[in-house]
Amino acid sequence: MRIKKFTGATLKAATDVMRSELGEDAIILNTRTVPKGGVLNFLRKDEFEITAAIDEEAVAESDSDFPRHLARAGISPTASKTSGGENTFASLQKVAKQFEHRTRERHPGRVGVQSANSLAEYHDLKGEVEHLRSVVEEIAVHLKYSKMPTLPEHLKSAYARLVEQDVNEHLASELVQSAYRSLGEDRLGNKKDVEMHLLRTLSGMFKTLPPATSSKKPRIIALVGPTGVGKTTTVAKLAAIHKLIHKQSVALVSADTYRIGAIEQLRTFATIADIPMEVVYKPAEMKSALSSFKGKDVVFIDTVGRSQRMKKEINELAKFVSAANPQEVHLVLNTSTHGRALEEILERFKTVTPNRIIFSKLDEAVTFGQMVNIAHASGIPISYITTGQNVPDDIKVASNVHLAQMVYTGELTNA
Ligand SMILES: Nc1nc2c(ncn2[C@@H]2O[C@H](COP(=O)(O)OP(=O)(O)OP(=O)(O)O)[C@@H](O)[C@H]2O)c(=O)[nH]1
Ligand SMILES: [Mg+2]
Repeated sequence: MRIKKFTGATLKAATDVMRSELGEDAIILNTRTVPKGGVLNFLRKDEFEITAAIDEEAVAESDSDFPRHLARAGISPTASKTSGGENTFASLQKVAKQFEHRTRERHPGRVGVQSANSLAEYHDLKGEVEHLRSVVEEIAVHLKYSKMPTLPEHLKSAYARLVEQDVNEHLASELVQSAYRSLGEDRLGNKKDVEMHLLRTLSGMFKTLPPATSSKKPRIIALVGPTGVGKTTTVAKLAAIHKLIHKQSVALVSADTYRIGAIEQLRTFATIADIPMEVVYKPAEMKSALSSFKGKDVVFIDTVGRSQRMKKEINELAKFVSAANPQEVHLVLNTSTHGRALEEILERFKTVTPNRIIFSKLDEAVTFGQMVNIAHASGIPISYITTGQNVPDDIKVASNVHLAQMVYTGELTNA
């Protein structure tokens, strides 16, 4: 078998050179951009590199040179035989899918008790699938933007900036394309105009809700979310603000009897701030706890933190919340949490019916793009952002213009 690398300005160019040298039976083992990969390749003039192999002796009669690990996974050699750049892309995608599908078929659920060898083999295969997927994704981004060669410079750099700020690629391209459609040629050449347009569109992607001023008393507000995101601290901040600044009568309910020290944490604050507090151990106790606060303006309920993976426990949390029949259920999300984990949290906490989102710990976040991804995906309004540990200072009512600015600049500002 002969293995060789080919490069070209486009995937098709590299494939053509490879075909002319190795012929139609050559198999593509790997495709990547050089010198360095990354989703923003379209901004640089990177080259494509193809690693291809050919069995010079037995090519005509058999497919015995097909990579053995692929053959073992049940993938037909023809899946890798391609004739052009676009086909290579499709083929890679197909191979990656087939590969993953067959691997899954062979390893349903957990890997189970297997020999060390087959386990190692499984991890090898998994690694290769992941690599293939990243190659395919990279090529997809390249192809998408190679179709827009005339995209003005300011839009290209705005796109790059949004993606760097962790705005997902789909939204970033939606934003850029909306500017492209709306602004005339003159304004597209003006960086300020482009940025103003993007900021306006970005702020339109956030719904925000000011603190409600319903006449129904008491207003019941529950905070829910994963562990350690700042629920109890935020309850303390909000309770202090409502009491000290809005001069309202406030009460607290702690429904976190799971974590050691949780009740004491809130009780210490309640004692210092002179705010009455009840502890609820079971959903059935919620009603009577709340009935003791009938005359209050607002009651905040602190709940137990639950991992989004703990389905049963989240269902139990939902029972506490629904027993309180709150007007507001704020899902607290740590802004630094990884994008996919945030999506999962959003999905799993639907059971608790959140109607507000609080983004916490903005002071620790490196980027703010997640906020717009989540706001856009969920459609749930943002109520507050929290920016530090100080009670009650480090919290702000969310404003869509402010959120958009932070997403775009990557800087934590004071509004
Ligand atoms: N940097 C920073 N830290 C915060 C913020 N809000 C809360 N914290 C800190 O995060 C830690 C956890 O806060 P808690 O309020 O106990 O979080 P929780 O969600 O109630 O945690 P569990 O009840 O255990 O699920 C504490 O050390 C807080 O001081 C914030 O906005 N920024
Ligand atoms: Mg807590």
